Amino acid sequence: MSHYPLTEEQIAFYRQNGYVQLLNVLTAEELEAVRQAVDEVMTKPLEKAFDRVGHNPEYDKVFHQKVNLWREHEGIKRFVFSPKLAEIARRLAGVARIRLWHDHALVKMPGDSKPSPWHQDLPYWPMNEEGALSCWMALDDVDENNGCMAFIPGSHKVGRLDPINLVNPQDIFGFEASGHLKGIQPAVMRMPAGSCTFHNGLTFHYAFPNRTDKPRRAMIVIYMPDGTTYSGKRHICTDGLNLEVGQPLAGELFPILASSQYL
Ligand SMILES: O=C(O)CCC(=O)C(=O)O
Repeated sequence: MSHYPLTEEQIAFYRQNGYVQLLNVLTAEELEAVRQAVDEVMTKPLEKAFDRVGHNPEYDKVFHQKVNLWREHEGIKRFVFSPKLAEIARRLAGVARIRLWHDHALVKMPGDSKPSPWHQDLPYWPMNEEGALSCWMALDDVDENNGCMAFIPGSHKVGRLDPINLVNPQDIFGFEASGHLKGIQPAVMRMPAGSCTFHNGLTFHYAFPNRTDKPRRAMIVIYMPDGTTYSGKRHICTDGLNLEVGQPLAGELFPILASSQYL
């Protein structure tokens, strides 16, 4: 994968708004390869903790989710370890080294589709520090009809709120710290396949329900600054690893994906 020419304006936009949209980041070949890999892995049963499909029919209406697919499929690993994407994440985060937290495929199925409710990501993750961010890669053209994302600009500045239940969601705008964001227009992320958004783990985001007759496929890579430490909160990616609270999330399960000698 080649280099992506991320500009200083795009970095400033991300820091100000908590998200940035980057069009046509993948080449046609890269897009086809990751689509094929996701299609293959979505039909394969995985280790139970990482295979969230088929456990709760209401959750499945939000999306079909499979986690840590880089450990299952070489094609996904090539995508997740892509220096092109990791270097974007590293520069947006403004850190010397960026690590993988986890990946996941989120496929919004047609039929009785539910929105992905307004939420922040960081409250689900066992991290003491802030700074983790996601790359949400569209594998299909997306708009409001099939489940594109939307962000509340500047909402990452509110800080870490309580986690939202994705099936029976609380109103995130009802939380005291975020009430003032209620009037802000969401930024709707229509984009062609092979384009992506990056969002800060604290940014409020949402995805529309899929009203079409085809799945909406997205592949997400979540990055964290090197030095991010374990908070002890339960999570499928850390349960059973015998981590101590305060210990850095590091090692081969959370590899460094990009580093700079200059920072
Ligand atoms: O794709 C979706 O439906 C929601 C995505 C999301 O919440 C995320 O990537 O953090």
